[in-house]
Amino acid sequence: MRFDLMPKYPQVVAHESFILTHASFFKDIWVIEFTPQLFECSQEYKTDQEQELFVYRQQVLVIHRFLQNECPDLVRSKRQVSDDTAMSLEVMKTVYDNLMETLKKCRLRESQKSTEKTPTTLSSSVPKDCQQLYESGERVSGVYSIDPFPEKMQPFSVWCDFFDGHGWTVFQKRLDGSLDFYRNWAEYQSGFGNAAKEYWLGLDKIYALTKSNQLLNIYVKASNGATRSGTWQTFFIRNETDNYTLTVNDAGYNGTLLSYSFFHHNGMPFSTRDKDNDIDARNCAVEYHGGWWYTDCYRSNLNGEYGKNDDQGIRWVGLSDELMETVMRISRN
Ligand SMILES: [Ca+2]
Repeated sequence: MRFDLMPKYPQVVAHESFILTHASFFKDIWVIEFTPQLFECSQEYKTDQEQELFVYRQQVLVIHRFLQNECPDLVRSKRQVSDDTAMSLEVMKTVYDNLMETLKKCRLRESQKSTEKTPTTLSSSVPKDCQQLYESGERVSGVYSIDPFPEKMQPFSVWCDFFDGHGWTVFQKRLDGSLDFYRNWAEYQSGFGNAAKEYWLGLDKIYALTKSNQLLNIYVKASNGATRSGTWQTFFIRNETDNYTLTVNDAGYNGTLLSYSFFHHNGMPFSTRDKDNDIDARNCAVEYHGGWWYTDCYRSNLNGEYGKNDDQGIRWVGLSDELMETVMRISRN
């Protein structure tokens, strides 16, 4: 049969002397094979039976090749098409029928597979952050599993807070001093603590979460019981190569905390007791018992030592008292 090529299948190169030898619909794809200049070739076959045999042979080859790619375990024998030139028309017809049966099984199995896949995909999807949980209707603060980068990371636990029309992903929390925050570089990179209690999420995860622009919210409670908070419109950190340099923007800041106490650290790399990236002659992390984007050394020190009512403590310039609770959290705009 002659076949008018349709623009719907651009992968098929049009040529007027191409003749369709086989077409089948499989998994939304037309499997089409043409034999170039079959018409001319077929002129060599004198009898109708020879021509019919030639066409069968082409079809058998096409189906067999297709099955070998798609359902290799279903085609057991290569022999059935390897020496078909010697086969009679009757044998070739049988081979063709057998292959068509196999093709049906292959299609059936593929359609069953695709219906099985759907629920698995849905139940295994992990939200990328707390904002996604908010968007899906979640309103109860607590520990959730998230994965901002499924191709590169495993899911991990965070505390999610839900307020002000946002799901906030908490990356730093001080509550009671049960966790030591005077840690080294590797620990600040990978994170430490427990998402249900006190914790630092880790610079690598904060970097992954802030690849898209984030709002930053900081909440503190001072030893005199006063609470303050504030929200910055822009917050992200760079990667390990850039020592997790901080970007925070004061424009559009809204809150009761003195915003400069954090904005002062804008553009600074992170420092720990074993990695001094600050601009002070001293090692600020050692001097003030924390890990932070220290300058010369700080206007805020939320990873300082718990319960220490001096400059080594948890401090925010503008608040004279030491801080008993702190939360740092982010959400998408
Ligand atoms: Ca220094």
